[in-house]
Amino acid sequence: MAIQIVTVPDLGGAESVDVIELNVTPGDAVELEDSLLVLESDKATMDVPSPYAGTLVKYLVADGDTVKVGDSIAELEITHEIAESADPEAEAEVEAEKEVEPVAQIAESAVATQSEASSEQLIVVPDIGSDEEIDVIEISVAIGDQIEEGDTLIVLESDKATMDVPSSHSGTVINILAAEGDKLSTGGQVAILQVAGAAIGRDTTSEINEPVVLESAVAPAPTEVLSEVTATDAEPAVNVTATSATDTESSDTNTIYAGPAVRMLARELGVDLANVAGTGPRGRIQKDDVNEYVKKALNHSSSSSGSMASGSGIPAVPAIDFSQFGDIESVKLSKIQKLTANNMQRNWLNVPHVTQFDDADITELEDFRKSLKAESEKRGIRVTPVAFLVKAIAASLYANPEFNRSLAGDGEHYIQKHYINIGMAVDTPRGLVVPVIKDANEKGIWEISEDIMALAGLARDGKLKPVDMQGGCFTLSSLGAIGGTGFTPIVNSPEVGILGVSKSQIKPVWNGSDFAPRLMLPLCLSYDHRVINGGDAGRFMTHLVKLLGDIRYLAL
Ligand code: CAO
Repeated sequence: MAIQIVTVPDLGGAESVDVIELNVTPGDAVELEDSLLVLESDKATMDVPSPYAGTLVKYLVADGDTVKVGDSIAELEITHEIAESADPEAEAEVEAEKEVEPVAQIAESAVATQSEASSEQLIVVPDIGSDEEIDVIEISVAIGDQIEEGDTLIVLESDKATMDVPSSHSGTVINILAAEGDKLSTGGQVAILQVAGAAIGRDTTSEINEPVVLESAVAPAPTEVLSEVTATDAEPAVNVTATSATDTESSDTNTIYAGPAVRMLARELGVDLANVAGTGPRGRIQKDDVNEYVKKALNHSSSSSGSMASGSGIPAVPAIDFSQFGDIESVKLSKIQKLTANNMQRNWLNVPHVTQFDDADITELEDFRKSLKAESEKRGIRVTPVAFLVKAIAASLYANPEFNRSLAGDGEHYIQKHYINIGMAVDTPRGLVVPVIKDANEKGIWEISEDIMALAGLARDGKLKPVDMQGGCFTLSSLGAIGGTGFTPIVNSPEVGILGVSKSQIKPVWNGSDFAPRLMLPLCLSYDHRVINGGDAGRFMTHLVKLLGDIRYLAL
């Protein structure tokens, strides 16, 4: 066994870079070329692959450290045989490098000669450290563009990294020889430039056909080949960047801030990084962000079944640092608030909502309710409009059974319920809960009022049991005591209807000969249009309005 120190490789010109990801757990085995860590400069991120197979003993840097070329970054334990053979290999590479150097020098001098003699310059892919053919994923320039030396011409993407191919010359792009989707390897033709200072009106065709000078880079010895791609100072560097698109990324990936390792993970998992909120420095997307996104997506899709599609694919709302606008504090959501948020989003995304409005004339209902005051006090039961609403909804469900259905998970059936339980939204300090008044159609106003008092009390004290909140067929959400003239409640899926009730008001109502002052109750009926048609909803609402307008019908 021998310990090898891995150092920071050629950074393509960057003086110092940040360590932004440590990819291996100390003690874990690493294969040759496995990414050990990710470095990031102002412009680029790059994976540092392991120069040996072995075991990572420890990192010599931490996430967030700043390092420069040659700094020690990790200790690897490698087998003795490999260690022994490593040096000769490295030596062999150095020898090979020495042998290559003259060729490179010849190439460089040939470039210079050609530059003087010709106005066109063929730009090819420099040494990318292997013979592998790599996908062209972006053409960054157009014919006619004026570009400076170092400007990106195309972007390549391998399994491990994305790479900008910069121009080795300043000039005008007169031909682009690669297209998106092509595969290029070292020496592959990228573009032809008319180099700056070239004579105007020359016969470019003949010059294009002149012998091509390959702009090759010298591959460093293995202990230094830690970056996916490197280049000598004299040659244009291939930058490993975080600004390219991948197969699975359909969005404008120029705005996506993620390193190659994260992009590869996203590609493997089929995640569109445009939907992932980055939690790293400057909003950079990290591996954990991708994993968290997948976890949420899986939870979301398992909670919606069959044909009830999830909302996946909808772009995430970007995370914003509100502190830039003023004083803020971050407050943890209660469990109920988190559940409500999740359920509301699920229902809003899954259910095609329609909301229908009407007013019920509750003048007589209120007169009757008030007439119960003495008896209410005697019984110790508070009777509010909500009790009459629950009773009237139960009767309307009985008369309009379409509203007492749920879609089956297979998308092929609906379930017709023959019991009538009404959920009642209760506003509590911990959040919104919906206890259920069971068999509301079989109960009178006193009994329903007792249920309302008991369930609302339990809800406010946080003492509801799961069974108290199960089995609802339809939900009532009454904001009448709070105010408002109308709202669009969200269906409490798999129920298919919900009634929102706003504050009753005296309004002038035409009675055929006069405007009479009547107490009008605004009703808002939201329904799942997959199960309920507009006609069904119209009939339900008309029936409900009739019952509330003349509660004698409730006795029929
Ligand atoms: N118009 C005018 N006044 C109304 C009314 C209406 N639609 N509904 C109720 N009131 C009056 C009541 O008559 C009562 O006054 P009195 O005591 O003088 O009779 C007062 O307002 C309080 O009524 P209430 O609605 O609180 O009565 P309740 O106990 O029967 O209601 C409950 C229980 C649970 C529905 C209610 O407390 C509640 O939590 N409502 C909020 C529901 C909610 O948050 N919905 C939104 C969900 S989606 O975000």
